[in-house]
Amino acid sequence: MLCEAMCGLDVELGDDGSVLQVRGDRDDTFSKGHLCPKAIAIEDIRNDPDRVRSPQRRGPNGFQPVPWTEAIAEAARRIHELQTRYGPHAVAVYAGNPTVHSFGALLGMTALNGALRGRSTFSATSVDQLPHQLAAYQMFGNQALFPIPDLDRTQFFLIVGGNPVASNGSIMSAPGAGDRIKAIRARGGRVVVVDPRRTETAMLADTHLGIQPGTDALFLLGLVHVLVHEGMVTPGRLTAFTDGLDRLPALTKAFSPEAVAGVTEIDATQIRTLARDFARADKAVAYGRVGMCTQETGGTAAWLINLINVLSGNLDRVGGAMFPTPAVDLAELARRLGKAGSYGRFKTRVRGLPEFAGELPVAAMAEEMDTPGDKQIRGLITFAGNPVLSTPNGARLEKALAKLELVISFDLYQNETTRFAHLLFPTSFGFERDHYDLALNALAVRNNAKFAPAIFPAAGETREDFELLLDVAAALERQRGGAAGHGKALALGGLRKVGSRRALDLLLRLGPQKLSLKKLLAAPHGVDLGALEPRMPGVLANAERRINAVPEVFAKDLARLEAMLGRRRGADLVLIGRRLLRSNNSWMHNSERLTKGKPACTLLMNPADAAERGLLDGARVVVRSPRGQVATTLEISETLKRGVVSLPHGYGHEREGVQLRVARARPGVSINDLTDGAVDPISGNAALSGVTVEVTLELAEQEPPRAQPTLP
Ligand SMILES: Nc1nc2c(c(=O)[nH]1)N[C@H]1C(S)=C(S)[C@@H](COP(=O)(O)OP(=O)(O)OC[C@H]3O[C@@H](n4cnc5c(=O)[nH]c(N)nc54)[C@H](O)[C@@H]3O)O[C@H]1N2
Ligand SMILES: Nc1nc2c(c(=O)[nH]1)N[C@H]1C(S)=C(S)[C@@H](COP(=O)(O)OP(=O)(O)OC[C@H]3O[C@@H](n4cnc5c(=O)[nH]c(N)nc54)[C@H](O)[C@@H]3O)O[C@H]1N2
Ligand SMILES: [Mo]
Repeated sequence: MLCEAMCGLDVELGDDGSVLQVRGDRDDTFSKGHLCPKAIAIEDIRNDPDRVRSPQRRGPNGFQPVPWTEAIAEAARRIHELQTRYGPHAVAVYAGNPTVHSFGALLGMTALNGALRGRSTFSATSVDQLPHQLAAYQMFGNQALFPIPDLDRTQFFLIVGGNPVASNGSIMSAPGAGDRIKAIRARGGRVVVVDPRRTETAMLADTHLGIQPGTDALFLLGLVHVLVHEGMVTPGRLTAFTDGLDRLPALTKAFSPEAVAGVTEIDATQIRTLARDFARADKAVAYGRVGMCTQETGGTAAWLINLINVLSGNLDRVGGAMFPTPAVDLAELARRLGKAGSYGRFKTRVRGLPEFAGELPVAAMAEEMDTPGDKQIRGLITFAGNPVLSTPNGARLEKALAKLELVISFDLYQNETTRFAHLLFPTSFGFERDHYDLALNALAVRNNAKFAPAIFPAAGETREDFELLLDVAAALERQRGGAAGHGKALALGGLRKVGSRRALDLLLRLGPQKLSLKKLLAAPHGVDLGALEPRMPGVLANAERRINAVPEVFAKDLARLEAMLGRRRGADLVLIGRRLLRSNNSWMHNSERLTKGKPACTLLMNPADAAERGLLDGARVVVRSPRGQVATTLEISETLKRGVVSLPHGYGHEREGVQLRVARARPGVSINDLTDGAVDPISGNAALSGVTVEVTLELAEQEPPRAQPTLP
């Protein structure tokens, strides 16, 4: 419900219907009792006095309740007006991370986007896993073909820019990821973590390599160089359906371990040895995650991760990187619906960044709003997203939001983003709605399926995602009028009557595991569908039905990477992010249970860097980037590489108009007031990692003023 681990919950209800306890479900076929602190806080959200429980309209006196029928009609009318005046692209959409955790929202958003007909579609994808989707599309012909580490059977796990012990695993759904990683070593395998910080995961590993932020693609090229130039290319059965490998000796020539050691700050011998060990390992898998994706060469890095798995014969192999066979096969569904991917069909207006699968990079959203001209964005719909805190240069975005003609937000709270909404539509959450992990089962380390029916009615007047989104989409079609509009509205109304449960049932029945809702309802602890199995070449979705090992976009990018070889870090510090076990992106900070104890939003810094600046542990410091500045508390930590500082994302709740009383008591600061709109030009993914910053002691009179856009 909250993150990707899909832990089964055992909810104990009292006689009065209240929740007495939430435990990990020991009989769950997948999570086997595992639980993290966030699960217990689900109940805090249901009962949170700050939660929005009825539709709201914002007027001169702030938010006021408005009846649903009126609110939806007004939304449709105002969207239609804007689109009539300025064209379909004038109304943008941002779908936030939790969309992925609600199957009703995933289905409903498809309908709303269809009704909007514009190109201004954004989501958390482009501050996250877009590089993996681009690599999958280019190499396998389908953006949804994510190779997943076969965590429970591998003997060599190479983790680049991921911290599964804190995040519980990502694009690798694995409840209890930490224990599963420990088990690799217990069975005689090896774990290597590449991260500028000695993370909780690195502490479980055999080897930790403290890389200089933003240089992962070069490090990975060093590994590929060794495999290619030392005759260790062994794709095995993949050879029969893999193209392009013959180009690698020439393409990778410049990237020997010795050549990449300077810029990555990883010793050449260590790179060489790692490549050899990886190639020789019985079953090995290379895995890259958020820290590797959110940098200026994230797209190419994601390709290189897949390439290393191909070259060593570990793609689609037991103990390597494998393709799940979920009960609802999203990749297959995407292929059938013609949504396997697309790239660069159109570009953003201001910076010319490429579209991917119909979406634009969110790092460009603010400039598309505040740069005058034809096709300028005039309105925004957010669904389960808080881009003011979650996307780069949030301060610019909030100024742009304050000037939009229309903002409609679907959310649980009046937060940093939704305070700008003209209409705020609250949805049901957690135990108030049916739950099936449509998206995350397609990323799980073991095939499994589980359906959890709602146990409570929707809070207050809140509405279920699916129904609400279909109602708004239908109202918009009706507003457009004409026979076509009415026909579409009728069809959407029909789908709404079918309901999300029956829609899911249909998808399950059509799926490769031939399940049904009935079968899932009869198995409350889940259905185990077995370990991952090889699926190639059948799963390949491009016209050739072959692995394109060296797609042209990435091959061409190697010139840019070669030019980076000479780079050396300067005297400045570079900033990276981190995730905390007791926090969830930009929200859940309104739960007392999760936020008590020491303040979480601290700046981590290596002792030597602190000493050089005369800074003591616990000091108040100002962090300055070319984009902005924030003041926070310093936490000196040996886990940080020299020259690197770390701040978690998703904080900064002090902003005016935010209705989150607990969170505001410990607001923290937003790292995205320091990041700018930098992107990986290939994928368009935000380059959040590696911003240059200066850190100084905060002087009393120097409290950095925050520019507060006033609510219009
Ligand atoms: N600097 C930096 N920035 C980052 C990252 C980073 O590592 N560093 N990480 C990035 C990543 S990976 C991601 S995914 C994004 C996430 O950023 P967002 O896409 O903004 O997602 P969340 O922060 O999870 O925001 C969740 C919002 O959804 C609401 N919500 C929660 N559940 C529901 C629901 O069921 N229905 C509805 N309607 N609303 C709901 C919450 O109240 C909250 O407002 O942040 C990104 N930003
Ligand atoms: N508790 C909790 N769990 C979560 C979330 C949460 O907010 N809280 N968010 C969920 C979401 S939306 C996602 S996408 C996943 C993300 O899951 P992960 O990718 O595992 O997320 P992080 O813990 O941010 O790990 C990223 C790591 O990259 C490192 N890093 C930063 N810059 C670089 C770099 O340039 N190179 C390398 N090699 N490493 C770098 C950081 O130090 C950090 O350890 O977690 C999910 N799970
Ligand atoms: Mo994410």
